[in-house]
Amino acid sequence: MFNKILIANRGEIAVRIVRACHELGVRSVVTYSEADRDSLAVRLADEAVCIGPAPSARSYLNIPSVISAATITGCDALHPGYGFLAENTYLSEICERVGVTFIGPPRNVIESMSDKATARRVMRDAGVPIIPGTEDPLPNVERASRAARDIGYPVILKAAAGGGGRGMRVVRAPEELAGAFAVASAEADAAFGDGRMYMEKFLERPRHIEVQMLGDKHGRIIHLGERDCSLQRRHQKLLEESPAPNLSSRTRDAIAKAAVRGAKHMRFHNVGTFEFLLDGTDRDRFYFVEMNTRIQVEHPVTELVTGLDLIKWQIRLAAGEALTLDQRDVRFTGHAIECRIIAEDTERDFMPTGGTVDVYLPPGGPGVRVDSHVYAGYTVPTHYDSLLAKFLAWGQTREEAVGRMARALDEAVLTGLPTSIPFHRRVLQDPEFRAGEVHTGFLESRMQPVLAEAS
Ligand code: MV4
Repeated sequence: MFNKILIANRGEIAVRIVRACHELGVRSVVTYSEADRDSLAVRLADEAVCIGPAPSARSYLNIPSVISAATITGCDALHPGYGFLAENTYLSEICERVGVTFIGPPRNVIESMSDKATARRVMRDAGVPIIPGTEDPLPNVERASRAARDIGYPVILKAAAGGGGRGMRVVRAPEELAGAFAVASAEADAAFGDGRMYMEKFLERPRHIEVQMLGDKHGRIIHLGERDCSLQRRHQKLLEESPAPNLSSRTRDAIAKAAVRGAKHMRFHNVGTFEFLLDGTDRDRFYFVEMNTRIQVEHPVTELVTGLDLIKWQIRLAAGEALTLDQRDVRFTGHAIECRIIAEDTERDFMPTGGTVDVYLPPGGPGVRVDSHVYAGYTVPTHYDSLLAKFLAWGQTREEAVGRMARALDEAVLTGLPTSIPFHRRVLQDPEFRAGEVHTGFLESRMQPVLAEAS
């Protein structure tokens, strides 16, 4: 096991990793920017190192500062959390050079999954279903038109260097293609320094289902079931749950098996997630879209239904320990839901709101868990993402979990700045949500009209 871990992140995930370190008996060093001097992670970690001013480019994304923090404090491992440098192969390479273990999947996996066109090819070769589309990046508009004719409209253009919804454009008719291709490619070039585009058949209102994977350095790979993350707004997830509602056990098993096949093909280890889209019109059809080679925000949903500590496992696996559990040792119990409580004014088009927390009274009681870095008097910096807290609810059934989450949202007091709590309460009251009828168009189609009335 490691001696001392550098936590190269902030907010709730830095707190979560500090807690895992404490439970493992590993010393923790958290990095912080000048804006996070008074953070909970700084208070809870054994040591803290300032790595620069508030803007992330000069602190949390500054690789030389992060590496120096690790070496100066004598860390033998680095946990990148999510976002920031979590999927940065350059950081993982530098770590290796200076003898610090990067807590994440092997570099070849991060690299091949970061190029979405390569990821598609790798998964196709592994026998994992992919959405009908092009295998190689499209060199020009002519090839794009021909591909679209073959695939059949509507199609979607995606940036090879994109991901998470960035650099995508839906094309519904041939006359829109040339313009869309030029603009999308130019945007991708500006955003990622890489304008390469590929194309897929466009699925209407798909469901987003992802499978949690664990793998050790000795070749054992298991899955920890799926999460439904369909409730998103502009590619920001707002509510996740496990198991996915209204999914046949046959399809659930098939998706998990496909993910295991994909992971074995790549000799994957550590933690990661396979993201699949389920066809909105045919529930039993699923396709691989992306792989995330990091721990994700929504990992506690899986922790609640499996009883496993994913961060502790992630650290043990990076340290070379073997998975001590088999696939059949993984037991799924009950249902879990996560609401991402964000500092955004959901009544005003989700405008980010800074401010200072006045009263903070987190929910509690049976089946409720809160992961947060917030405390009364905490000032939310405007430089980073808007996540304040993750409220989680577990129940024997989905109905019980939904009921507990509704209670948690009613109990919670977080004043001083607008939050998404009222929005989440409305989602939980929605009859279609209650029936488990979720898809990626849900928030825009069912929650937006409510917002329009409210404003
Ligand atoms: C798609 C799609 C429809 N058809 N691909 C967005 C994020 C990225 N992981 C994949 N995304 C999509 N890819 C095809 N061929 C629709 C989306 C999509 C989406 C996916 C998951 C969750 C929310 C979404 C919202 C809009 C679009």
